[in-house]
Amino acid sequence: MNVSPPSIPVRMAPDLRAQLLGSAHACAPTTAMATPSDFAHDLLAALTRRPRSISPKYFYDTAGSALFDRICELPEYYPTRTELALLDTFGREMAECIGAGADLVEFGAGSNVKIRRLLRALHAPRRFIPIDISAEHLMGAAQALQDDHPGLQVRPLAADFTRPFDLPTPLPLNGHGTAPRVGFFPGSSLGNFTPVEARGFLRRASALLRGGGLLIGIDLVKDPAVLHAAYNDAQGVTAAFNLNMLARANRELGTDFDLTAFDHYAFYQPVHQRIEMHLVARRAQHVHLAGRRFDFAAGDSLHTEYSYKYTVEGFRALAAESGFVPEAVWCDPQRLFSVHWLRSTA
Ligand code: AVJ
Repeated sequence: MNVSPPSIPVRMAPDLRAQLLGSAHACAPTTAMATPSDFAHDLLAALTRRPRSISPKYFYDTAGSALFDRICELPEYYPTRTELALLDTFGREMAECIGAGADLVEFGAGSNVKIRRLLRALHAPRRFIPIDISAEHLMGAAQALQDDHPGLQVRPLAADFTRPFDLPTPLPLNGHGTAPRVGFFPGSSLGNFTPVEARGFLRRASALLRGGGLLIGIDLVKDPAVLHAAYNDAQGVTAAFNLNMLARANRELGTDFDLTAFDHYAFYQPVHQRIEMHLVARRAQHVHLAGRRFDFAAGDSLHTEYSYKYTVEGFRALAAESGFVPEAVWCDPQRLFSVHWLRSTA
């Protein structure tokens, strides 16, 4: 995954340009999103390098975002359910930490299911900026949230948060100064980053959230069998989600991946405390992209995702060396999942 590439100019997706220019609607998003050409460029690089590997951010086109929503409902996929229960049970304590009048920013807001739980407990939040790489998914969810919370300013931002991006100007406070920003990064999506990348992301987040803090969900190290099941569900939804990477390439980039010729392969690597997800070629084959031919031998892999797990202490130490003071932490009784309140030291 690209962590700190040079700052890129904001590019607007063509399908959103009309919406953005055509209306002054509260939910028109500003965009700095990954475009098909980013995907083409990164897939080309992925197929060229050894080992082959592509950023999991490309899972989330409209179809992939919908598949991810189905993963969250699976019996084996405990993180979403457990984190939602933590938000419900400890929402008041979290609201105490966050304070009144928050200017909220969510990294990877998806369907807004989690912020809705938090909003039940928060004291008069002023603004919510959901950031998501899937513009279409983001728009629908933001509009629905705005309709349900007329007093909250909902300002969706279609952006790839693994790259530098700009936020709307801070909200002025009565008198002087600006409202501190509060980040929300649920779901253990930080786990997609390697520890080095995670440090980089947290440092940038700390600067962005100067004077405020970050509420972040982190999946915990546990019985490998439980982890294995969560990424190898019986219904095959995770397999479909993984294979959507290739299906998306066929749709958007005109590649000719044979979706029946790749297997979903996910396993827990306890030394690195991470799930690894791969697409493994069932037989020798080749695929075309941008007029070039790329060969796979039987058993060759395209690595698509890491999902790092942390201990509570391990994560607090990482946060402490990345621009935050770790304050409160909430866990379920089985210690499956954790939510942390980190105060920015920037
Ligand atoms: C959205 C990155 C938190 O790592 O568990 C779910 C994505 N991949 N099943 C995770 C995912 C396979 C998920 N995150």
